[in-house]
Amino acid sequence: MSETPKNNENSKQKQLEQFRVNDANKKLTTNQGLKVSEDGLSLTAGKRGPTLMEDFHFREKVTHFDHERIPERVVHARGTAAHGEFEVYESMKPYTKAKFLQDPNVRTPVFVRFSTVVGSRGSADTVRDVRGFATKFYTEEGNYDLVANNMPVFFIQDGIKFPDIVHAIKPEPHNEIPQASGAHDTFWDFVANNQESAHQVMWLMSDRAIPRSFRMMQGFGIHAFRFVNDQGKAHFVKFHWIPKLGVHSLVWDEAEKIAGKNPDFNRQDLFDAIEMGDFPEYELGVQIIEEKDEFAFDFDILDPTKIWPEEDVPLKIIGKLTLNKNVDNFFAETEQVAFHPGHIVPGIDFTNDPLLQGRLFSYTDTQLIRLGGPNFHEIPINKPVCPFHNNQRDGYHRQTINKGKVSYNNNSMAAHTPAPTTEEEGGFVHYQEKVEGSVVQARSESFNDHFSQPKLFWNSMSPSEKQHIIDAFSFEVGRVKDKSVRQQVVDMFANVDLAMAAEIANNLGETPPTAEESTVTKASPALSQENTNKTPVGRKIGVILHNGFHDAEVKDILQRLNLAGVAYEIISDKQGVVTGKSKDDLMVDHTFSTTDPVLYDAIYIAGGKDVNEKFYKNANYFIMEAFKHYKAIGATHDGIAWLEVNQMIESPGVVEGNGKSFVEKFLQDIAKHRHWDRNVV
Ligand code: HDE
Repeated sequence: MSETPKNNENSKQKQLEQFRVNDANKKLTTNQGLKVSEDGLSLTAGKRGPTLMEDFHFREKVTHFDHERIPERVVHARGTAAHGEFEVYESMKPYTKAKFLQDPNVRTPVFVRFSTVVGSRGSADTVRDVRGFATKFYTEEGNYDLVANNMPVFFIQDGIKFPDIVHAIKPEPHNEIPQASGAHDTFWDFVANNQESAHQVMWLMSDRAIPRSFRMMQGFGIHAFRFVNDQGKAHFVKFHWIPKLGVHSLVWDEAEKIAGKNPDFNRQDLFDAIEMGDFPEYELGVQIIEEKDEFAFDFDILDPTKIWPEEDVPLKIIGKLTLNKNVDNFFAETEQVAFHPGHIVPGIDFTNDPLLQGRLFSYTDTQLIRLGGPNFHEIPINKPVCPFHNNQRDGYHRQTINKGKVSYNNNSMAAHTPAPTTEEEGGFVHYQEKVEGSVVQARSESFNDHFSQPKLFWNSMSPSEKQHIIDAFSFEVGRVKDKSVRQQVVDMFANVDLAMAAEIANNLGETPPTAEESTVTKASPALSQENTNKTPVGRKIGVILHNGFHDAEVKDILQRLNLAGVAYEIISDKQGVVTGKSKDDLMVDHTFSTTDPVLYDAIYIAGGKDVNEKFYKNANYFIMEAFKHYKAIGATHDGIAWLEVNQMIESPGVVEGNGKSFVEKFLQDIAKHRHWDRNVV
């Protein structure tokens, strides 16, 4: 086991390097190292005879193959991950003694896994779902895992209900339908009969559930945790990740189509960005509440179905995460990484949030079956970069060779070692919160208000965001067959907003609800994606070209777009090259059939000479789809004709012209992300 590097910069990469193997240009051997002379023919009795038992190479190869799969995660099965680094901007010493939050010069290695929750490992990326955002910090005091989601609240308040919500939302057990979707009876039956779910359901029906990119998604630790400083003083804390590129979403029609056109859409986007050196960045924000203010709010700060509105508890930005390296092997790293909210370091501690308490049990337990035993911490991706020593021994796949005969405490034969460390020397000491109470199965009444914050969320939405929520409810509950469940859902959400529920009821053909109007008028502007950072950086556009295009001008435009951080792909009717009017070429990345408008943030059409009818129609489809999905559309030269025919000129987010001013206006329109003020029927 390696000793702690003094500066842990890249320490994880150095450690992983010992395990990386490149098989290229090597001789083929068995797992025992025996060089193999034949790999395509098994050993048989005669050229047309049966295979012989004796063929150990055949048996080893096929047996290993037969055992290649491990159980997928029971939730968050579909995911993708990357390596990176975290830096703190200023010392957090006043609040926490966690070493990785003290020194702005320290870069802590991290591994981040993004995921959907409900679908199985091979399901599509762009389904309506919560996204996981799990970060493992390899600190010099041990691994710290911030196992977060892209929504700041959860469906339930108590860990004991987790199997229920998951059973309800997973495919129904009699026919395993539908895949990766909450649009079915059992999920909505659960919702209507567990009203604490109202807040997260509002988020799930919002655009947050269909992120444009993992690079454009927030992360939330959800629970109240504790920061503890070196004086033993504690503060309540909530963790937020804020993407530098802003928080952006797809539109539902687009998300559904992408699920077919490129089910790997989000995973590909992250991988490609990192490969191109466009490293995704997220700032870490904390909301801090003093212990004396534990009861100062009109909600219980321990309730995981509640946010701490940023207007009441400001967000303090304390550091930055940069993802800068893709994995070398998906299974070894992404599939085998094991997160656990209970992996903490001195200076960070738990609270009595009953959901968090439930999680503290579940995560190790699930690794035991998924990774096949208690030694999963020895798998390279899970191994801390600091030394670890204890008296735990044996078990499946044990790799450490513990020397000596002592594996117990207390002992004299090894001079009482490995020995515990005092708090002063960095030993973890649980926060000594005073706890009193009778042993009960009951919840504090302070957890009972299930509708004020969903209403706060609703009040904070822009008109288009509100419409999307109504559309999403109408779609999801519209798939429910049980009439009673549909009505129960409508009645439940009338407690959030009466007019919203009435519109949903109308779309569903259910009876309009009759609840009392909510009295909550407060809004939290931080919740609306309209108020997020808007930039063209990180966007990808489709460029439609035909032979005879204005090469010099178009190339100049593409270069300017590229300089502004926009990636592009050239689309035409044939693979190979398109040749401009001055005989300058551009390589075609895609034909109309190998790509689709839903895969781009904007479309730029420069056209060309003498397009045939098929080209014309295909290009038209790209423009019409982009228009329908409220995306920026740019046209220059021969491309402008398409805008004229479709009467798009002067529509919001549609820009035509030439040269520098075209680029500037087009970039602004790309940055806006979507043009909701466009008239789309
Ligand atoms: Fe998880 N969750 N969870 N969860 N969770 C798992 O652990 C669980 C919850 C989250 O990329 C499992 O290793 C319970 C909240 C993420 O590998 C499992 C409860 C939040 C990931 C588990 C919750 C999360 C998981 C499945 C209620 C956001 C993916 C595989 C008490 C703050 C991590 C695994 C990865 C994974 C249990 C609630 C986030 C079964 C019992 C709240 C991001 O242990």
